[in-house]
Amino acid sequence: PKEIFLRDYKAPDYAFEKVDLKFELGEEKTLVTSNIRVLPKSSGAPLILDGDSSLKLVTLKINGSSVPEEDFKITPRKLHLTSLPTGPFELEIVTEIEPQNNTSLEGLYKSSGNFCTQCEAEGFRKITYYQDRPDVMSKFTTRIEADKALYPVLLGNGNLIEEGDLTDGKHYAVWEDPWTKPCYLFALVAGQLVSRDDTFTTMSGRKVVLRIWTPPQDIPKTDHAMKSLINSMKWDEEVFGLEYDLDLFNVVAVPDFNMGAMENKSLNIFNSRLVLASPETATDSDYAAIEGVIGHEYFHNWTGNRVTCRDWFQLSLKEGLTVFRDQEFSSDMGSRGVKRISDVSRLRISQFPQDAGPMAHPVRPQSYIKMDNFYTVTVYEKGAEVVRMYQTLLGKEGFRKGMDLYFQRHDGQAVSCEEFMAAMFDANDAKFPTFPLWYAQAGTPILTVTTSYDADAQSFTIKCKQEVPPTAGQPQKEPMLLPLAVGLLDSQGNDMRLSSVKDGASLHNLSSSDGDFTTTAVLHVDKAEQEFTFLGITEKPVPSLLRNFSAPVRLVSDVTDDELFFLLAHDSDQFNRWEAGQTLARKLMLDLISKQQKGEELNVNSAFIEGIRSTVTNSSLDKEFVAKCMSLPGESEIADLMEVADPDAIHTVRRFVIKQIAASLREELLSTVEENRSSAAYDPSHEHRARRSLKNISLSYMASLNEPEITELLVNEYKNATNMTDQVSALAALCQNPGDARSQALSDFYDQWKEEALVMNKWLALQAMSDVPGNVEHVRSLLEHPAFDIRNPNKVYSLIGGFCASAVNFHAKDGSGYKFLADIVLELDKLNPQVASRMISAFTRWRRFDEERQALTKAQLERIKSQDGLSDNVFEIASKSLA
Ligand code: HT7
Ligand code: ZN
Repeated sequence: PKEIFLRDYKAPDYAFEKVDLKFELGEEKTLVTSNIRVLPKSSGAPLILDGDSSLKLVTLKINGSSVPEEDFKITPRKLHLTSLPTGPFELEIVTEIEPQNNTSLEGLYKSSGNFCTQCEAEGFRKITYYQDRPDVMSKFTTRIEADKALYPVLLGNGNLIEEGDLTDGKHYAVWEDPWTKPCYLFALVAGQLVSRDDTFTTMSGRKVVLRIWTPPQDIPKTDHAMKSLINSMKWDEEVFGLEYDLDLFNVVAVPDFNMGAMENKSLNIFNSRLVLASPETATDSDYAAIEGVIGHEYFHNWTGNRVTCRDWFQLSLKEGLTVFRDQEFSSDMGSRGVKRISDVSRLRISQFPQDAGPMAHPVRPQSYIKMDNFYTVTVYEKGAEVVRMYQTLLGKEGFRKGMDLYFQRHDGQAVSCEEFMAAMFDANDAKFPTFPLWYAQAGTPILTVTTSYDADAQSFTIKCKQEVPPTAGQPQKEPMLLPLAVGLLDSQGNDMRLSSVKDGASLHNLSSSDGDFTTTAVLHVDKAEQEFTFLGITEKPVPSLLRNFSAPVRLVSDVTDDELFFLLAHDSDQFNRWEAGQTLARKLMLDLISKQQKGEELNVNSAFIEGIRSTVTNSSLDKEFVAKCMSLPGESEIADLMEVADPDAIHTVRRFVIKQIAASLREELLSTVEENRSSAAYDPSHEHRARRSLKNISLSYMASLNEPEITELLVNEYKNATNMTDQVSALAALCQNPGDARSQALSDFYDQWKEEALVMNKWLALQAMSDVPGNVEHVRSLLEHPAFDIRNPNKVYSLIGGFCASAVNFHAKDGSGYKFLADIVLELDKLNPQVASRMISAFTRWRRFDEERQALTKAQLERIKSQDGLSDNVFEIASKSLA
């Protein structure tokens, strides 16, 4: 397969001024007629169009005449046109496709009998021959013709300008999108759908019709999505001054979708799981995910659609920025501190390992074989951290000025990350010469901090050392600008006033121009080694470092355990308060793991238990925050910190610590459960969600005790649950311990919810993630269960993804978990390469494990790589993992 490099970027030789598409949708074949007004930008160059090998070319005309055979050539992935007119011309291409047989879920395909599209990144080439690249922007009209009874609803981008009946029971609709766009934002939907309608009046007084389309039975589950959409529209006006730019906004929910959702212009297409919610069928996490993703796709209308990417290497330009925007939106809708904790956890659990493994790549990758493989946590989540750093460095107002300038300069353009950076810096007259390295260097920087207090000089010094570890293809790294937010706590636990800091020879005044004092200073760490000294510090402080996780780094510091307990009890920065507890838990678990490996006795120190007790019983704290503080670092996070990951020891220790907490805090946990039961009517507000999260983590800890009266309590919680959050939490707690109660609850849950596909995914995932030894056989048997369907990505992510997340079984010493995954990857690859390549990613960290496990995984990766007819998607991950 061919590798594509950023350094080879060349602007297109032809512009497409206007594109008229006609779709004649059929059961056996679909005809696509594409009329393009082509503008040559340089004379004599061939016009090379992208096209998948599944396309069947029917006719090809230029200015109404068939193109002679000697003037075009079809290769498996391209259509080359030569001897072209030197001035503007009309190109007409008719292709035949078979959406009903398209299992890859990209291009035009069928989901539950309805037609829908997914064109990002390079799916449009499965519909017709085109310059399938984001810097070719054009105005589109779409005419859709289809059987009226089978496909009563016909949707396209933009405004509906015409519709009517045709002969033979067919009908048609014509959609016109007034905004120029790249073809990855093209969309079409046709099927049996109904809509929930609402309206939004924009800040300039325009009325926008909002429609959420689903199959008829799902309409009652669209209330939360609609509220989230309206909140997003309002938020973008209030926070960024950005208004929606058409009179209609459609959202369609489809059950078969490779990712979460797609921001097609005015016709967002969503995975059903991110639209449909009712208290009985969706959890609090589902509600939060829906709010976040509805916001995310809506926000793309400006950051992605109005200003798009020059090429796919710039993906983070739109995705990093839009993730940052959706994170801020969700923070404003709920609890800012808890949201930051969740986002950073996600970054640490998924992105840090990617940055340290064979798939490590910069936020702006340098090359790819298959672009789909680069919709990664690095491009999205680390990209969002890079955007957040602009805000940390420039302040909220400065960031807004940068955004305003970005739109002023680039509305309607396809640009690169440099343009975004230039707008941010120019708007603020700022110069940060090492900041661009965040886009170019892979790897998570390690920031080592040591501190010292000088009582005589009343100064506190922070010494920083930064190092960016080598990654594939990047052996040497340069220091880059890390904003390090620091607070200093006095002996009462209050924030000290920070007045000035010395950075080398220069002295900076820290109070703001209006005389306000500051309690958090943002230090600019941009050298390999650097020293900062706070002046006027009247007592030895406890430092709160990297507040709010001000840079995506691994922090190593000399803060002592006593100081961490102090921060856990007092830090005004909610993120760092939680982080202090996590740092203590990580240290404790790593220490216990080494004891477990040596066969020594395990003990949890009482200070740790008391730290948790005082957090659980502190009624002044937000309950969701308390639940976060109670959660131990996950097994994969701990594995990532070990020289050689030992999944069995990690699992045993984590279970042990939970059990010790449950045994010591039994009374507190039981009363927490009693005090936080839900009222009958489900309330999705933060306060109620917080109560549920605290009650449910308490229940899950209690379950670890595996005592008959606790099982009885769990069974009652399960039976009396009035919403899915409580029901599935009780079920998960029951599932911790094999036995009758577990089996009974699982079968009861199945009977109750077997008609609800999205709920069945939870049932599959729960069983897949079980730590019961030898669970691989049970998971294999679930492949045959009616609740599973290998063609539906959600089901694959639940069952196979769930299984890979259960370290003890996936990493079983006999290699059965690895073989199982390889078998599935090979089967999936024939149907849906994107999903197969997501699944094979579970293998990428194989070098972190012991030699036996390494040999077993390597053998499976080699088996996959040598398979005939392997997709480029899977080939890229397998070969990079083995390199
Ligand atoms: N921009 C969307 C990307 C997307 C996608 C990419 C590759 C393959 C399938 C896909 N479905 C959606 C999602 C987003 O908003 O980030
Ligand atoms: Zn996105």
